[in-house]
Amino acid sequence: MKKLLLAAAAIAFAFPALAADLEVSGAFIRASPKVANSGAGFVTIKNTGKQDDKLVAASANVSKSVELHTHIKDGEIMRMRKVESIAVPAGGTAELKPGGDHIMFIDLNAPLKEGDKVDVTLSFEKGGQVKVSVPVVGIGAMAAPMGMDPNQHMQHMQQMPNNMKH
Ligand SMILES: [Cu+2]
Repeated sequence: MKKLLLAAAAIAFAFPALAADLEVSGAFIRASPKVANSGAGFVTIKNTGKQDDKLVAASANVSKSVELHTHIKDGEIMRMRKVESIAVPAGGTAELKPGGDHIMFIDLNAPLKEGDKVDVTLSFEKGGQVKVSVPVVGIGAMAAPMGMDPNQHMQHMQQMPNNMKH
C-alpha cells in the first residue's frame, strides 16, 4: 500500500498538471483573403485543474511561423502585439477571440480556405500539448461579432504591414 502511494506521488510530481485539466472548445480560424499572408485563430481554453497554467506556444504546418498575439488599444486603433504566453488560471478560462488574444499564423503556405481544417498543437507550460483540429470559417463569418466595431478588423489587418498588399 505504501509503495503504491509513493508511486502515485511520483507520478503526481512528474506531471503536476495534465492536459486532461484543459478543455479546449469553440476553435476557429478565419479564412484569409488571397492577398493576405497571415491568418488568425481563436479558441476557448478552460482550466478545470487546481494549478494555474499558460498557453506558451502554438504550432501548425499551414504557415512558416505561429505566434501568440494580443490586441492593445492605442488611441482609437487596435494594434496587435506578440506575447510570450496567455494565462489560463486554475478554474478559469482563457478566451481567444477577435479583438483580443489570438493565434497568428504568419507567412501562410497557402490561403486558408473556408471548410478546411487545420491541425493546431497548443503547448501549455504545465499541461503539455493539446492537439485541436480547427475549422476554417468564412472571412466575414466572425469578422464582426456582437458588440464589435465592424471596422476594427480592417484596422487590425492594416497593422500588419505585409498583410494586405492591395
Ligand atoms: Cu495578430
